[in-house]
Order: sequence, then C-alpha cells, then structure tokens
Amino acid sequence: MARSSESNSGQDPALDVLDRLNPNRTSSSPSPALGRIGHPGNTAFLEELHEDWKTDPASVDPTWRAFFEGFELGCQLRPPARSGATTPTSGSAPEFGNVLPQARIYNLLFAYRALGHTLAHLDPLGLTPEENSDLSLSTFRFTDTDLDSIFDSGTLGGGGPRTLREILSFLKQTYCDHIGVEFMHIMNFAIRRWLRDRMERSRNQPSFSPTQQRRILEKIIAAESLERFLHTRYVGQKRFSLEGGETLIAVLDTLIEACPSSGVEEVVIGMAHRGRLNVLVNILGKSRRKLFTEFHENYVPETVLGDGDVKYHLGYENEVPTSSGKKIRLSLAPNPSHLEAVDPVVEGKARARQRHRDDTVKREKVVPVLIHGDGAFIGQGIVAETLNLSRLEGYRTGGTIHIIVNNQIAFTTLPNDSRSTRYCTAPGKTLGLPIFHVNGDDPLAAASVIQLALEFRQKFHEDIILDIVCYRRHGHNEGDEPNFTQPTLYSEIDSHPPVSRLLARRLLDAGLITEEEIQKIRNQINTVSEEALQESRQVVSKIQPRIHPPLSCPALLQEVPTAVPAKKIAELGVSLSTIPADFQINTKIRKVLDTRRAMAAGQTPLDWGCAEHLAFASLLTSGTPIRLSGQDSRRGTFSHRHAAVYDLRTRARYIPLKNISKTQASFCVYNSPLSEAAVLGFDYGYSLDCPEMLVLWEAQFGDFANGAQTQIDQYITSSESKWGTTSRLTLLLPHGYHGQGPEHSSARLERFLQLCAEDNMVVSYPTTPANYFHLIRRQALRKIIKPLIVMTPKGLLRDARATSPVTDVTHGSFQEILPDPTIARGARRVILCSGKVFYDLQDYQKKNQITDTAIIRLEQIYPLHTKKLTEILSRHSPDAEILWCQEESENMGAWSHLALRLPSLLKKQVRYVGRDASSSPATGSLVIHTLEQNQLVQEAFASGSTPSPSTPKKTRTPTSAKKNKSPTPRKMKK
Ligand SMILES: Cc1ncc(C[n+]2csc(CCOP(=O)(O)OP(=O)(O)O)c2C)c(N)n1
Ligand SMILES: [Mg+2]
Repeated sequence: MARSSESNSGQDPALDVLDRLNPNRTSSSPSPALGRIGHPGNTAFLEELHEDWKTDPASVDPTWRAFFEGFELGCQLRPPARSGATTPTSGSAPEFGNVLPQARIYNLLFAYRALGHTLAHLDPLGLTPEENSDLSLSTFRFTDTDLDSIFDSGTLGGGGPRTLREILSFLKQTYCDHIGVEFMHIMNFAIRRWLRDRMERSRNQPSFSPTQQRRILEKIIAAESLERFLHTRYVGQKRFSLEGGETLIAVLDTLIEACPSSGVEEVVIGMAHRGRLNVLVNILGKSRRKLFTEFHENYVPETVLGDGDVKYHLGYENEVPTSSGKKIRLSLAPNPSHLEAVDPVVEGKARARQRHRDDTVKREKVVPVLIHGDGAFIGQGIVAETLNLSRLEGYRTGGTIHIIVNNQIAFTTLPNDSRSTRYCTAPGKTLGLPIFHVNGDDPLAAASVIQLALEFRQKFHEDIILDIVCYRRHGHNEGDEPNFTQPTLYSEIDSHPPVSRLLARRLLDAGLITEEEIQKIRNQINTVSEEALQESRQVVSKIQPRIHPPLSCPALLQEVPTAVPAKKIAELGVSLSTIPADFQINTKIRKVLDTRRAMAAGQTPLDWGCAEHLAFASLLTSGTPIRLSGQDSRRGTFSHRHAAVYDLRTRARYIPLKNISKTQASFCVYNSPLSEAAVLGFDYGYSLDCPEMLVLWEAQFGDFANGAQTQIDQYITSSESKWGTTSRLTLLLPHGYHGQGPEHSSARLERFLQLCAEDNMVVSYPTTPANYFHLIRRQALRKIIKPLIVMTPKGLLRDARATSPVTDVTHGSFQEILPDPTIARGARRVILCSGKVFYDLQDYQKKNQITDTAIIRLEQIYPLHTKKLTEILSRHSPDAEILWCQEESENMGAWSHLALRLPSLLKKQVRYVGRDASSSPATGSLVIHTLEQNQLVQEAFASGSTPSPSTPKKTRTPTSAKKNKSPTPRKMKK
C-alpha cells in the first residue's frame, strides 16, 4: 500500500553541526537561509555556498558565515575518543581538511531522521518497502568504496568517529526497522533533540525484561482468546473484532503499567467500535460475565432507565491494579456510532477530572487517550478541530496520547480511496506532533513507543501519535464478507500468522517461555471465559424482558427560589463595576460599567448584559463555579457582555467576575477557536464530570450550532436515555429575525423542539433580562441535572423595551409563562407567542389601543407548563380565539411542536399566524423582512377564520405580486 513520497522541506541539517559545536545552544527557529538545505539534493547548494565563503566570507549571509567558521573549526579538531564507540576496523582516516564529505554525512543523518520512516518495515502484510532514492548513497555522492571511511558521526547516538557503514547501520536500525518516525517537522528544536536522543540512545529497539515480555505476550493471547471465544459462542453477532490489531491491548497495558512511575493517577479513554469489548474486558476489567450477558438475545439493559444502547457503545469506569501495587483510575467514555465524535468529549472530561484532582497547572495526573481508526482519523473533520484545542488556554489537557488501530481499511474502503496523504496520521502534522508508525506484528516495539509517548507527554505536555499498522482479520463486522471486495488482500490475511504466534516464537527462541507455559496461559483464560459464560446464562435466564416506561421528570416544572436580595444585588453591582485604580479602560466600557452599577442599585432598569452578570456574580459568591466558552464570548459577539476589560496602554485583562470576593467560586470565560463541534463536545464532556459547575457554551449566531449537530443529537439530547449520563450544559444561541438575512436569524428552535421527549432537556426563549436571570440561576441551583437550550437576543440586547426593573430579580422566580402585562383578564382573543416577536406585537397593541387581545408569552417551550398556561388562559373569555404567532417560517420556530400539543391541551383549534413555510429561514432583504414582519403582526390582530391546525389554509403571495417592482413579502400565512 505504498504511496508517493511526501516532500520534506525546510529543515535544518545544520542543526547537527550547531549542536555538535555548541551543545548548550538554546532552541530557536531555524534560519531561513539554513532552511534551504533541508533536502539532501541541496548538497550542491551547500558546496557552492561553501566555495563562496572560502573566496569571500562577506559574500554569504552572516548565519552561514558563523556556520562555516564553526564547521571548519570543528573539523580541524579530531573528535574525542568516545567510550564504547566502535573503532573502525578498516579504511582510511578521514580527510578533515576536505570538509565536503563530512558535510554530506551530516546531510545523510538529517535525511534518515527525516525520511527514514519511508524505508521502515511497518506493514505486517507488506513486502520490503520500496527504495527511496532520496536516501540512496549516491544522493550524498558516496559509493560503496566509502563505506569503510571514517567520519564524525555528528550527534548520532552520542557522536564520535564511525565508518559510513556503521553510520548507515545505526540509522537504519533506528529509523527504518519496525518503528518509523516523523519528527523532523517539529519546529521546537528542544523537542526534536529530545526525541532524537531518546530514540538514538535505544536505537528504537525495545528493551523489556523477561517478565515484561511475558506479560506482553499474555496480553496478546488474552486479546486473541476473547475474540475467538466470542467468535465461536456468539456466531455472527457483531463485536467488531480486534483480531489483527491485538497489539492495542499490549500497548494499553504497557501504558497503564507506566502510569504510577510517571505520576499519572487517571486515564480517560475514548474509542470507537473496533476492539472496544476487548478493551473493556482486558484493560478496564469489566467482567466477562457482564459482557456475555449483554450478548444474550434476551438481554435487557439493567441499569439504564431509558432506552439503553448496544454493547459496543457502552462506557465503563474502574480502578485497575498495576504490578507496582498502585491502582489507576480508568474510564472509557460511552460513545455514539458517529466516529470521532467522542474525541472532544473525552478532552472535556479529562480537563474536568484534572480540576477534581487539583491538577490544573501541569495536568500530569490525568491523561486523555484517544483510540482511532485509520479511516476515521484522516476523514473526520472533528479530529482536526479537536487537535486544535490541544494548546489553547481554555481547552488544553496537558497532551493527549492518540493511538491509531490502523488496519489499513475502513469498512470496504482502502487507503487509496480514503486519503490524499501517505499516512492516515497527517492531521497530526499540522500541529507539529511526533508521529510514530509501528508494525503491529511487533508488540514489543509498539509497547516501547507507548512508554516513550507517556514520557514525552509528561515532559512536554503535548499530544503524540502512535500509529499501529496492522490488519483486520475478518470483515468489518461479524456479518460482513470481506472477500466480496478484497479477495486478494483477504487470501493473504488468511495465511498470515496471528500476532500471538509471532511473538510466542520470538520469546520461545529467546528461551523466555516454554510451549507448555503458553498453553497454560491459553487454558487459564479459556477456563475463566467458560465459567463466566455459564454464570451469564444463569443471569439471563432470570431476566424478565419488559419495555421501560419513558423517562420523565415532573419536578422540572417545580419552582426554584432564585431571587436575590436587593442589598446583595447592589453590592454585586459595585464589585462588577469596580476596576483597579491603575487600570485605564475605554471610556465607552467605563460607561457600560457605571450603568451596570446604577442598574443594580435600582436607578435604571436592568438590561440583558447586566442581568447576566448579576446572575453569574450571585452564583459565584454563593459557591457555584462557572465556565463560559464560545466564539468571542469574553466581549460577547454583540458587544453586550464585556466579561473582560482591557487596559488601554498594556492590554492587560481584568475580569470583574473573577474579582468579586476572596471566597467566591471560580469563573472561567474563554474565547473559543472557530469550531462548533469540537468546542461544544468539549464543554459537554466537561459538564459531565463537573455537575456542580454551570457550564455554558455560546454560539456566535444560533445558526452555527448546526455545525455541532452530531454533539446535540448524539450526546446532549439523548445520552441520558442511552447511557444514563446527565449534563447541566447550557447552550446560549442568539436567535431572532432582524432582517440580517437567512444565515443570521435562526438558531433552529424547531430542531431542538423536535428532539424534546421524556423531559430530556429544557428549551427556553426568554424575553426579559429578569427572566433570563432567574433561568440561569435555576439551571445552576436546582438539583435536577438537565441540559438547557436558550434562544438569546441580539437586537433586544440594547432595546429599552427589553429591560427589567431590578425588583424583578430581587423578587420572584423564573416564569415559564408570562401573562399580558396590561390586559390581565377578559380578552376575546389571545395571541400566544415566544421570544422577540412579543415586542412587535405589544407595540402594535399599544399603538392601536387594542384592549380585547391579550399577548401571552411561552418563555419555556419545553417542558410546557400546561397548568400555568391553562390557568392564565382561564382569566380570559372562554370563547376567546387563540392563535399562535411567530416570526419564524411555518415549518420552523415552535409552531410544529406546539401544533401537535396545544389543540388537545386547550380543547380548541389554534390559528397559525406567521411566515409561510420556506426552505430558507429568512429573506436576504431588510425591506422585505420589515414588510413581512409588519404584516404578520397586523394579521395577528385581525379577526380570522380558525382552520384546523393540521390542515392550515395556504395563503401564498401570488406569483404576479413577486414580479411587482415594489418590495413584496415572500409569502405570508394568516
Ligand atoms: C461519522 C460516521 N460515518 C460513517 C460511519 C459508518 N462506519 C462505521 S465503521 C466505519 C469504518 C471505519 O473505518 P476505520 O476508522 O478505519 O475503523 P475500523 O473499522 O477499520 O477499525 C464506517 C464508515 C460511522 N460510524 N460514523
Ligand atoms: Mg480501519
């Protein structure tokens, strides 16, 4: 499966020389001039430059001048005798006066370090890799006759004089054996040097004790035995066999064994289907009995209240012993079928676990491990999004260890159709991560890399990738026939010996184990499996299959006291508007803060930004920590929040919410990268492990949340039912029609409502700052843990109509339904609505002095407080016409959700008034928007027929009208 070689440009062979001349040199970016000779073919360029320098030192760049001066000097000094260095057995002494061959040696070192992986024996099924002409001797203008000449070997394995033959053998052993490494793209020289020295010290050869080697063999046998047991006992049942990639289990075991001595207490794992059952049993210690029970056809999930999930998506947590005696906490996050969607969730969980372990600086106690498939790693965009979080202040986790079970196939698709890159690990290169490719048939090599990976992660706090190149012994799953599409590959796989046999042979040959001992290991594992199978049959025979009742949570509608005393609010207003004396801030921001102080003191009504700040501040001072993340969330997309203010001269940042009191809980606010899926997934993961914290994710505009639809569908709305996991995550989604076009109007309220069932979340569209204040506090303070979706305002942020008297936060609580503020009873028509359109309706009502029509707001659409709604409606005429008015198109907004519920609840038909159904959420024209908006408001107050909600009367704008030159609403329903 060889692919065309990627070019490797811009690297610095001079690093070797510079290192040699001055080993204490601090790392720095390579000089652009030095960068030109990165490719071995550029030797000519080096020679030319060298000639120029010899003729006139001033004619070359100063960096080159220093280089050649140092180089000449270095070459005149005979290299010191190196203890343990091989003395050349034959050949002539190096010609130190002639620097060019020596320079070519440095180029050779560089080239092997950069491209040696192209010659590495990585593919268990592959033949010897094709020659890479960039690494041939002739490229460096050497011939076989030079092989016994002695050269300075630069930094190679400690340096010293070596023959060319020895140098080549050293390089090939280190970089072209069963481990192929990509690390010369790393721009940080300290990291590069550390990796180089670490690898060259061991020549990338594993050095495990006999006991460790036996343990690794046992793990491989355990992995294989479990698959075979399942294969014969549960024929054809899906398990996504790991066979061909059993090395994964040895790698994970070695990693966990290395944790105690590296200061790691906990490992948070995310992985997809392949080998998951094997990891659960052989790494996390899930009992075989439990697993076999899940395989049984009568199995009904015992512990899940909701619908449960298939066995290869379930999560697990356990404390597992290590041979050091110390235990390590392991968790495998449950995950949906959607490949790689779990990645940011695991990162968020890991960061939350770090917080729990007071590990927020070095982040060395909790390590995230992500296990990927080759097809998914290169194919799914969320991989790149998640990698991009890894160094960011608000999202870093101290380095993730990525392991790829690279079986060189994705379902039926081969790498040639899967990727445009040589390796599936290419996304890691964008971040300059070290990438280790290892032959999966060599578990010892892979295990040695994972030890290095953990050491690297603990030292540099960066991500690292281990690519286990293996194969898939069977089809994609156990019902899949691989011979339909890959007949040749599979005939090769059929005759390929299993990993266990290859490793057993090695250990037998080394005298580290006997055939009898190997058989004993196999027998023991099979006995354990057999006993567990019998036990599981007894368990299953007692199961009474029954359909679970739907999840429900009536307490979601219970009132939660969320008012804050006036004195406290005023005090918070003072804290939030106080900036250190030596801080100079923008005058407009100063005014915002002064206004907030006046608002909190009750001198002027509260706006949205102030209400939010007061809600946050009141929670923080009573001990609830808060994390808010989103694009530009510190300032707020619409410049309404200003959670951070900046010094005019230094741009020093000051966050009032972090400085309210010495005893307050922590407030974390981050501007996120421009990603939805990964950031929302991260914050969701964080919220799972920090239920005591209010975690909020904010979309720039609500529309953009659909970039994270997988996280919303697969986790936020359904995880409680599938896996029993609960989250308090709050989504702030700017929504509302302001004539800004199709893309900045809708947070797709309808999609959230369509996902609502079994009290799985709360969907709200508050219209006043005070109600938002209570909503946020309720979400943080109540014991029930549910996700909250909030449609948040844009234009209303600065609208005097959408303000609240301070008494509305010092009294009362969240109002799911708001009655008409002026028409309390006796109305003959009731307009039900939600959100921003209320203010347009209210303006019309006031302007036209309408007294017979009440406007009632649903501030919480799901779960609907039906008791409150019917009580408020009962204050009006029993014959009142009831209509639903919205500014969203008929197929959007809350209408279709409510149309299914309101008629049976109210026992009468409900008329729809609003824009007609449309494919695009809104018009691109401001003037048409305004016409449409005025028209729908007018229609709401006009008397009309009451068609059945299920068969609404279509009133479309006539086609002739569309041709009219004057602006025409697109379409309108009345
Ligand atoms: C987002 C997404 N798209 C498609 C699928 C269907 N699917 C399941 S496994 C698979 C192949 C995955 O290949 P790879 O990542 O190499 O893992 P492997 O099965 O080879 O271990 C596909 C396409 C999925 N689960 N998720
Ligand atoms: Mg694969």
